[in-house]
Amino acid sequence: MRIDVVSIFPEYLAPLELSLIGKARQDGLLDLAVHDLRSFTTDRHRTVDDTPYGGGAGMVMKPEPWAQALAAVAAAGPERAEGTGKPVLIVPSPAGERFSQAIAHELAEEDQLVFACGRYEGIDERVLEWAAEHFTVRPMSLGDYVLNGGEVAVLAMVEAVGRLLPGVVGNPESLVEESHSDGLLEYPVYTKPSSWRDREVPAVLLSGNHGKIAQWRRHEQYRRTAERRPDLLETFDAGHLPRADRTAFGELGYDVVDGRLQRRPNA
Ligand code: 6GU
Repeated sequence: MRIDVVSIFPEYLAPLELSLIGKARQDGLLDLAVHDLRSFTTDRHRTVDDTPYGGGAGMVMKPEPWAQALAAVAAAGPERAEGTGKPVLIVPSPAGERFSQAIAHELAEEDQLVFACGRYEGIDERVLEWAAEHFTVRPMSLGDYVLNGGEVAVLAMVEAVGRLLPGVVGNPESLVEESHSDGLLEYPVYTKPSSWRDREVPAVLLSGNHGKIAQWRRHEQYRRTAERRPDLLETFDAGHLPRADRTAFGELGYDVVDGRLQRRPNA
């Protein structure tokens, strides 16, 4: 996969040289380039922003440097046959669609991702309209809070996508048993010593009974998800649960109705 990131703070993206993603780049699994938006300006002051039409606080990013930068990174991308897919342009913004593990999986199938890091109050909207001719444009938000710019969000999204690329995570099994891979939060984990500061590891994990361990872990996932992220249970497929799992949900205050979990009134 090819990834291009355009930012006025390319140094912000330095962590992409570290750890799993840095290794993936070294191993040639990921071709990632960071570009300084200012290098696509033509004025002496390398201006990237200006005051907003209509008034209001803050500054808006000017369209022309962005058009130059995006045209350059699209041209540097992988060869495509005429009329086949476009690169995906991801625009980090608190006003975007919510990024998720499902979207990370979608993006991991693409041949080129371009991230356009806005700062200030954002990028002139006409850039996104123009870019739609050359890219599939996807404004993306990490969640309902405000960052000063897209760079930190890009670090998160590149890591979430990069670790799904073939060969990046050494043991692909670890991608299966993790939070959100099955729409639930992950179960709690423990390591040695089995007794630590008067706290014991749950006995079932020392039992060697793999069936019991799997069931305990599943029930812990249900308990945690009900407590921390009950919204995830609204879409959980409860249609084919073993009796013990229905009972576990029953104890958490949920009934199974038509294959869906339903919070019992006054539970
Ligand atoms: Cl993707 N960008 C910015 N600037 N702020 C955010 C965000 C993204 N997601 C949440 N807040």
